[in-house]
Amino acid sequence: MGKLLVLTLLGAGLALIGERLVAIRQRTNATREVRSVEPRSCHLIEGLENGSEDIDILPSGLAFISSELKYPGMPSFAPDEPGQIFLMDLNEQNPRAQALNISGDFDKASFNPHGISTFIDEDQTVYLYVVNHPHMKSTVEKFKFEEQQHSLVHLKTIKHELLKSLNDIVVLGPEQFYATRDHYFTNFFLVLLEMILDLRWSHVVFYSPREVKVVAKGFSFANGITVSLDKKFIYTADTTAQNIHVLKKHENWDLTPVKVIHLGTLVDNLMVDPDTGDIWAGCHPNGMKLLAYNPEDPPGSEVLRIQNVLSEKPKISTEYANNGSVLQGSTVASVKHRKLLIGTIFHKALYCLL
Ligand SMILES: [Ca+2]
Ligand SMILES: [Ca+2]
Repeated sequence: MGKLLVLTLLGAGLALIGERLVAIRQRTNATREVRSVEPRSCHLIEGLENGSEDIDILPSGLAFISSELKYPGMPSFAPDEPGQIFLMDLNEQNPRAQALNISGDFDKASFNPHGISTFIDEDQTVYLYVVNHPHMKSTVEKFKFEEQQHSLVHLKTIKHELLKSLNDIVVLGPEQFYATRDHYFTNFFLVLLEMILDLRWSHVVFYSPREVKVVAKGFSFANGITVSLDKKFIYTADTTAQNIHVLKKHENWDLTPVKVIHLGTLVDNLMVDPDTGDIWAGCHPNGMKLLAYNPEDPPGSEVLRIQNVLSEKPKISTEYANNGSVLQGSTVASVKHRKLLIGTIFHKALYCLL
C-alpha cells in the first residue's frame, strides 16, 4: 500500500509539473518565430546601447527615455552602471539622445529606472515620474524637468505598502497616478512560483497623497499602462495573458472592465498616438527567448498598432517586427507625427519614419 501511494503521488506530481511546463511554454510563445516587418526608414539610435525600457513624448516633441534597467531574470549588458534618463528632440532633423543631468537630494548610484510618465501642470511645468528599483525595491520618483539646464530636479520619492513590484505608471493629476504591480511577491523565488502557478495576483494601484488603493486585479502580469486621449479609459497590458485590458475610469478613480483585446504576443508598454488615439504596443514575440537568453538565437522585437480601440472589432496591425538581428526585446513604441521610437529592456533603440 505504501509503495502504491508513493507511486501515485509521484505520478500526480510529475503530471502537474508537466502540465505547468506546457502552460508556461504556451504563455511565453516558446515556439514562435517572427517575420521581419520594417517601416520606410529606420536606424539605431547612437548612445542607447543598454536598454530604453520606456519612452514618453511630450506634445512639444521632446522624448524622455529610461535606460539601463536591471530586472530580475533579464540580462543586463551594463550591470555596474546606474540607470539614466535620456532626452531626444524629435523636432531636429537628426535627433540625438543625450543623458539628462539629475540634481537634488537623490542617490544616483542606485538609480534603476523602469516605467515613466510625464505630466504637464497648469502652469506648463513638466514633471517626470519614474518607477525606480533602487536595490531591487520599488519607489516612484518625481522630477521637475528644466529644459534650459537640460536637467531633472529630484522633488520627492514616493513609497507605499501597495507600491511594490512596480512596472509602469501613468500620471493623471499633479499628485495622482495609476501604477502596475507586475507581481504580488517581491522575493525572486516566490515570483517564480507565482508565475509557474499563474496565480493572477498582479494588479493596478491608484495613488494620491490622500488615498492609495487597488483598482483592478486578476492580471497574470500587469505591465504597461496608459490613458485614452479623452482621459476616460485606461489601457493596461497583461504580458503573459497576451492581451490589453480596456478599463473605464470613474470620478473616484476606480476602474471597471470594459473589454479585453487579445494580441497573441507578450505585450509590454503601451502608448497612445496623440494624433489618432491608436494604441502602440511594444511586444515580446517569444518570451522564452528572453528568459533563456542566447546571443545565437536572441529574442526578437514586435510592435503592434491597435486602431478603433473601443469599436467591436479593433484593427490590429504589425508595424515593426525583427528576429533579434537588429533589435532584441522591444518594450515600447512611442509615436509622434509619424516618427516612431522603439525601446528595449537591455538592447538598443530604433528611430523610424513612418
Ligand atoms: Ca509608461
Ligand atoms: Ca514594462
